[in-house]
Amino acid sequence: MLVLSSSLVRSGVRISRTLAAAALLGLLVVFLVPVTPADASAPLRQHAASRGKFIGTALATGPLSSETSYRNIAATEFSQVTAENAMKWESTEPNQGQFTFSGADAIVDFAAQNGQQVHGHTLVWHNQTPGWVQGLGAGAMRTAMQNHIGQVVGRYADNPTVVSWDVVNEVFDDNGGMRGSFWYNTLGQSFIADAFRAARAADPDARLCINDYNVEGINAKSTAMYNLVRSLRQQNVPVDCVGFQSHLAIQYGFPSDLQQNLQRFADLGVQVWITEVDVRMQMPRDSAKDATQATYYRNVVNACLAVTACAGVTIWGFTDKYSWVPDTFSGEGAALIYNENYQQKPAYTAVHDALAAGGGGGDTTAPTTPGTPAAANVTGSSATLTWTAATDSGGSGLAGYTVYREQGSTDQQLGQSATNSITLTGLSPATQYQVYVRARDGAGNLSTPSATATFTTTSGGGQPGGPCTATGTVQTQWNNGYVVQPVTVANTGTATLNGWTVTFTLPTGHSLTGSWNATLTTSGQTVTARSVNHNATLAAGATTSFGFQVSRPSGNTQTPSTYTCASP
Ligand code: 9MR
Repeated sequence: MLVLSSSLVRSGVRISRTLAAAALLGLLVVFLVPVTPADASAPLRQHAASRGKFIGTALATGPLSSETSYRNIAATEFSQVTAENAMKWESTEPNQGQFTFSGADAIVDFAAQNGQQVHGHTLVWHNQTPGWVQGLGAGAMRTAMQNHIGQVVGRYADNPTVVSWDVVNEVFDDNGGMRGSFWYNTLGQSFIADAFRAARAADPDARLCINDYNVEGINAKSTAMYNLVRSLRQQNVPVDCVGFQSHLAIQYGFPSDLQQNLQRFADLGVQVWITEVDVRMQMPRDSAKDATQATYYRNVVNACLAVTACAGVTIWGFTDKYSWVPDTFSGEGAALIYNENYQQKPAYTAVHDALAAGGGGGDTTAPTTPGTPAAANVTGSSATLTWTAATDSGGSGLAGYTVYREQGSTDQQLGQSATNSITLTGLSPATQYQVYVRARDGAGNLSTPSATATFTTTSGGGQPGGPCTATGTVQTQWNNGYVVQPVTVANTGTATLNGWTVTFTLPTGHSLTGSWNATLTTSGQTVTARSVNHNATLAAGATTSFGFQVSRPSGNTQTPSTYTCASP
């Protein structure tokens, strides 16, 4: 689609290229989508196409030739591909005048077979450029650059699969000055305009981009980029598009002005592309970090969706098995949307649902409310929640669940699951968690929240206070009262318990009105629940439960939070 709209105004040869691409891409995705409701299992590219965007990935030639899972996901989920390394100067012209295109061709052939378009990356960069280029004098360097661009872009100029190029890459330093690369030091800033002109001459129909990192938010560097692009276009230098790499990290925060920044560039008349997004984290992964990462991915996709001139989003790889991150940032990783075993992570769901929202075949019906989660296997850092499944009748199908921690005005996402169960990891020890679940359908509609459940992680090391845990679930509540059932008591140790007590605090103004399967005594607002004969003996690993009922002031919505288990 992108190709179609950009090419009709262009030369005849590109129109035939365009029609070929449209036959592969457009007919497949654009014309089928309106009659086929987007369903929860539809691949990313189908949802992206229905929103008029591409969804891309960077591909490495090694796994592309050797791994079926890698190939299958690359082929089915994405509508655009970028060579992670195979089109860089050191790969295509390692020695002056000796061009090798085996890796580049492998990427282009793969894309053509799968109805994908290729974004060429990258023509002029200070990295991965052979020493012979770097040692040239000014005149020879300019000629070598123009020749390289002519040969590489020219090779694919009549190939309908290759639609665009990163002409120059990373020309700024982080303060917004020009990077003191060998290009700049030898040629001055003029190499940028020369590179764009050479690329336009080699393929008048290709979309030509300038690409950089740390330009996602509004800052000195992105403003320098903005000024350069505006100035180049005033001089009729053919800059068609700006690439925002978007190598993000959850520990550094999300650039909340991304959409605003994309829009200011769009207002210059260029397309804006997200070209290399990944979202790294400090290892090890856990479900809370995964959930934050998913939020970042969703925000990136949503920013692109909100800006008409944003053509699409490319993820810098897709599986954590192959990512540049661990090699570059010590102790960091897990930056992509599939894990190293090719399983989809919450980040995949986030990208999927963001692309599907509004494109869900008109599905605006939310799934039913999931059941109250029940916590089990609570440790110092993890807990397993299970709930009664929701159903979806709106047509797009149930896509999964999101688990939240109730935390004042901004509840925290703890994790996502495709099934009605999740094991949360990375929890803090000796901490109370009040959690609830919402179901999600393939169009991104969210159910109303389930009732909350409360559990408290153990102290972490060994088996303090027990060795047992207690987890309370609010079964039902009404204006001035509630029932907590079950309070699950679990023997987390290795020895049989002979009797147990669970203590908890009733909020001010609450009073017990009944209990079962334990003997409850109160001291002020502190309640102690003691085992009764039939549940006092608890084998290692076994659970039992009790329940109680409380009245509370009308309009008060509190329930007890922490349950502490001990064994005499
Ligand atoms: O992912 C690429 C990695 O395999 C290479 O070793 C590295 C060499 O510089 O380049 C990586 O890709 C970079 C991209 O070409 C430009 N933007 C930053 C990317 C991550 O470093």
